[in-house]
Amino acid sequence: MKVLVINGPNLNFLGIREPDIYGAQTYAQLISFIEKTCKQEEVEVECLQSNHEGAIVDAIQQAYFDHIDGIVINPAAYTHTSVAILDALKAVSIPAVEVHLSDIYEREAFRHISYPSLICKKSIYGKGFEGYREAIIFLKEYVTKNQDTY
Ligand code: CA2
Repeated sequence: MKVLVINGPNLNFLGIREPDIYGAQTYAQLISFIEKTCKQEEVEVECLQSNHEGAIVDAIQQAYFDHIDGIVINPAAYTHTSVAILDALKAVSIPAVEVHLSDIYEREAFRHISYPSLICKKSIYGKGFEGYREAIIFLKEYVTKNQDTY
């Protein structure tokens, strides 16, 4: 099983600014955490971070051709604006889980709207790095169960 983890704009700034909201750990530490989790769960993983909406759409489309089994996505600010990312997730029809480090529903009203939540199998927020682990384990179980039904 192979999972693609996508992180959106400014998440490469983790640990550098705003530690009160996003924690003190860096983006490199997030990637190590994800890779370690995937090794434990025997899941293959590819991670990418982009500040560009179109690059994220391209990565979601490429996941279809690469036979990716599941997508974990933190679209960051694009969560609240991007119909293009929602449409790409719909188009590829790969089970996806949305993750946010912070609890978007406890923050400003504009963060309460999440386009990817309309298609994602699960939304996880406010759990920091742990949310990514939960997402990977959820997808592993989801994909295994769905394969059993064929
Ligand atoms: O809580 C999350 O994970 C968010 O997706 C993070 C986004 C924000 O726009 C969403 O509403 C919630 C922002 C990511 C910015 O990351 C930074 C990290 C460190 C310093 C500055 C920004």
